[in-house]
Amino acid sequence: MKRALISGITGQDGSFLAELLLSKGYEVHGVVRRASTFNTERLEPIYRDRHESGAALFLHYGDVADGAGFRRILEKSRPDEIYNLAAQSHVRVSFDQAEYTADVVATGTLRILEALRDYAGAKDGVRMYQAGSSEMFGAAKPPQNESTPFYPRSPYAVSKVAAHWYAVNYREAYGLFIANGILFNHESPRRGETFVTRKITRALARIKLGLQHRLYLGNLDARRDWGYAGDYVEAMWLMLQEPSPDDYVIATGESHSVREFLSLAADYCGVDWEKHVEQDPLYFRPTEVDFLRGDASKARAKLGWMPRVSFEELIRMMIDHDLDLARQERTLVAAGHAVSQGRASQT
Ligand code: NDP
Ligand code: GDR
Repeated sequence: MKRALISGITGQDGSFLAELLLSKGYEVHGVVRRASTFNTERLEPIYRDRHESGAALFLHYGDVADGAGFRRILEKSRPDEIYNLAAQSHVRVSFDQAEYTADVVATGTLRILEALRDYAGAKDGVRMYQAGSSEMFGAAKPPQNESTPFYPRSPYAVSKVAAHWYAVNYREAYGLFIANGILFNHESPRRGETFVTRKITRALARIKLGLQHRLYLGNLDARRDWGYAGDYVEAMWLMLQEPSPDDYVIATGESHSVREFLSLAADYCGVDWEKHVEQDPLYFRPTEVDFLRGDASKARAKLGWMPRVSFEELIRMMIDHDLDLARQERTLVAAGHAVSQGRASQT
């Protein structure tokens, strides 16, 4: 039985990846940050108490800001594959928390690489995946592929570029198997509610059911290459099954504006968005990434990877899910219960 260790397992991608690896028969270990509220909601469908027979998912408290603790988790779980997905992943927030973002995203990766360097001496054939981002291309002209020069436009993106180059350097300096995935935006019903797609689908569904009236957004003209997270975690796994480590762009090759996403989602939901949406400068970024469209031909040729879920299917999947959530909320509200919506200001 192969073993995998995932940092960032409680996030959108971590939960999809854990499911994929469990379905392939892996024993999966995940690093979970200590928080004052539960942060393992996305793992609930796959988590079983370790006392139950057949439990194959094990969670460990840890933080990529804490190198010694991470090393202990590594020694205890003894993985064949390590997936570094941990990040302060919100681009807008990275302008407010630049030092923290650098510590988690850039130095956090370095801490893992240092631990890997020692661990690889004791364990043959260990492989690592590093979660890079299309944000690293930033202002570079589309279509972007593996040879497009990076031009990062936020503290988050600069930190991801640093993490990418740390990974390349450790691969070359110590002969480690480290693959960098350069993934374009990928979404799902599990997407965090402060990223634009989910913010839109969640709000439209609530508007449709009369639970909310306004949606405040920032720049509607930015263009992104949006895919489905379930397809993208498969690419992460494929990269680690190759004979040698390499870097890959993962994207759909299609680009849409935020306005297009909003308009298609609103049509499907049956909401006239122009009556409900307002722009608020609060959600604009000091430096924006205007146009991303990935060219994933290398991944297609070498890994045989292709996206399966289309842009329209993705929107329908997210709206359907959020309409269900809104119906649950409406039932609670009708019965006189208070409903928590979270308060994510400025994102
Ligand atoms: P999420 O924000 O949903 O998840 C991030 C994960 O990292 C969460 O599990 C979070 O824990 C964890 N985390 C945050 N800080 C720390 C820390 N200090 N120590 C340990 N864990 C930490 O991101 P996604 O799942 O969407 O993305 C996964 C990775 O891929 C990230 O690195 C992201 O930057 C990158 N990426 C994402 C893309 C996308 O479109 N989704 C595209 C390209 C790259 P908690 O749940 O407690 O907050
Ligand atoms: P992004 O995703 O910055 O591409 O990073 P996000 O969904 O936050 O923004 C996409 C675009 O939408 C515009 N926008 C808004 N964004 C948010 N969050 N909230 C708004 O109200 C809003 N209005 C307009 C943004 O300006 C931007 O142009 C995501 C993250 O998952 C990163 O971790 C990952 O690396 C990249 O995708 C690829």
